[in-house]
Amino acid sequence: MAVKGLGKVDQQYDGKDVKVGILHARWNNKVIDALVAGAIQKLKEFNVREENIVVESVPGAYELPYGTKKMFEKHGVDVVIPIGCLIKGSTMHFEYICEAVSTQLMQLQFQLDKPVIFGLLTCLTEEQALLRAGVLPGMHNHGEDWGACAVEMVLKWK
Ligand code: DLZ
Repeated sequence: MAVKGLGKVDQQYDGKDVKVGILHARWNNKVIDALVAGAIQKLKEFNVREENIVVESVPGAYELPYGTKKMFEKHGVDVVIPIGCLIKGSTMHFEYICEAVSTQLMQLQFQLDKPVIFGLLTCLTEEQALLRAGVLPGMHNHGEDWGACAVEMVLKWK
């Protein structure tokens, strides 16, 4: 059966000189904490040194694009993993924030010529989010994918 998630890595990446910023929102913190832990664990598996992983937070997902830009300026990182979790409510709030944040994160890559990983869960229910953070059994922790993706996106184009 096909397994969703990152396929096998195309080559061995050694992240010993890669500097990574993780910027996480503080909304839905149970999900966020697991995603951040998953990303850090995978970065370490790729040999990224602890002192080269900078973690900062912002209030919510809406703040991620501006904060991501600032992470590059303030910390001189090679890549940023913005991590957020949006859960649909009863108004249009979810749609506006999902659209604005994903568009801005994509554009930032071209403005800054730096990789920005899409670490945003956009879920219809809390259960969907907990599954994708590996908190509930049945799915893997997507933060791990984002950690692997960050190292590859820095080293592949060097
Ligand atoms: C206001 C809001 C709502 C309703 N839902 C979420 C959410 O599910 N996930 C998230 O990260 N942030 C949420 N926020 C907060 C906004 O992202 C933002 O922090 C505030 O509107 C202030 O700009």
